[in-house]
Amino acid sequence: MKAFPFTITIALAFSSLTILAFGDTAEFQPTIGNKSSPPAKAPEGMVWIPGGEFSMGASTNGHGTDEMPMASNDAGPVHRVRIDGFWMDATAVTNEQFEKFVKATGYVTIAERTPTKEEFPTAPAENLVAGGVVFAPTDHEVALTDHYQWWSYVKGANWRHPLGPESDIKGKEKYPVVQIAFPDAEAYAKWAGKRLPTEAEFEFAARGGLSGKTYVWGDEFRPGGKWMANTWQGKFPVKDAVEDGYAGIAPVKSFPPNGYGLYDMAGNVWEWCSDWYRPDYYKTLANKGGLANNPQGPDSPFDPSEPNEKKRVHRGGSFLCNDQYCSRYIVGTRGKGEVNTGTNHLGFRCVRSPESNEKRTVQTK
Ligand SMILES: [Ca+2]
Ligand SMILES: [Cu+2]
Repeated sequence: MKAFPFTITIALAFSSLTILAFGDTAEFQPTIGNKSSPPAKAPEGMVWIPGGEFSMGASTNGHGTDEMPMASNDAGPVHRVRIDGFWMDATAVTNEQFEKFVKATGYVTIAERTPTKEEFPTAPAENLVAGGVVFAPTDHEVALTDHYQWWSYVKGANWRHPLGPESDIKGKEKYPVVQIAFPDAEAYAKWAGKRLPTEAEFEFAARGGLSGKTYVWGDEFRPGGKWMANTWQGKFPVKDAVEDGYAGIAPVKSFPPNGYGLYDMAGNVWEWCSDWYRPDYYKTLANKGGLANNPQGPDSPFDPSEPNEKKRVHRGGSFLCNDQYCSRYIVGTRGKGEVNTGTNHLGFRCVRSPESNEKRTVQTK
């Protein structure tokens, strides 16, 4: 990958016209939630997601490339999935929560470690410095075909300094933690007695009991003129018009929750899922026919646009998503990212299964 030691994968474009096609719900069957009540009281900060059967994915008719696929290139076909019930964090993990973990364990995130020549044999020596990928607006309109114009690798960027050494998180205790690589998110989850959601769990939870809707709250982007998620307005990537009230990240719970009481399941920050990324995974499931039962993702990662990178799934979209470049706040659409790469619009939240809860109880007795 050219100039940085890490890969940037944000991307994904399609025109706002194609969004209309999402209104076509013909492929979607109703969500059938499990009737069983939660097996125990919800752990603090988590909500019960009943699980059940639902139609997963997004569909649209359009064109795309491997680097910037249309939704239908990797989020289709819509297929039927069944998942077990679980608890999910009501919000993304915040700076305050992540700090508790770091204080308790002394954990050092990937962005704070100096990358080695062995890990990145082709990277120029000057790029082997600890840091993360940071968005910066451009000073003029640019073609939306080269994301290196607005993303760069910044020395000293990490969760405590999300935009680089000059930035900090003072007063941002309730903001989602960012500059988090996949192993960082996993380490936190393990410490918390939780795990990362599968992509199917994330989407079931995001749909909030609805079926085949364009957004996690329904089919209208701004019902009654109300902003429902933190996204980007105005010309991307030049100037965010901030019509939704937030330039950059918003504190968690700044926008209304979805039907399950989950906040920011669309917009604000992308979130890691546990599945490896492959653009053809849904096709594989659909070709098998029937119901995919608690799908865990493919056995190995593959992204044709960057075949040497190991990528996991991202979900939800971020404060940078917009209808000109990347409308991934649309529920059912997918993102992806190299596992060791953190950015200033990527965080995570955790889930817990009742089984593991029981195991924990047994272990502590
Ligand atoms: Ca915004
Ligand atoms: Cu986006």
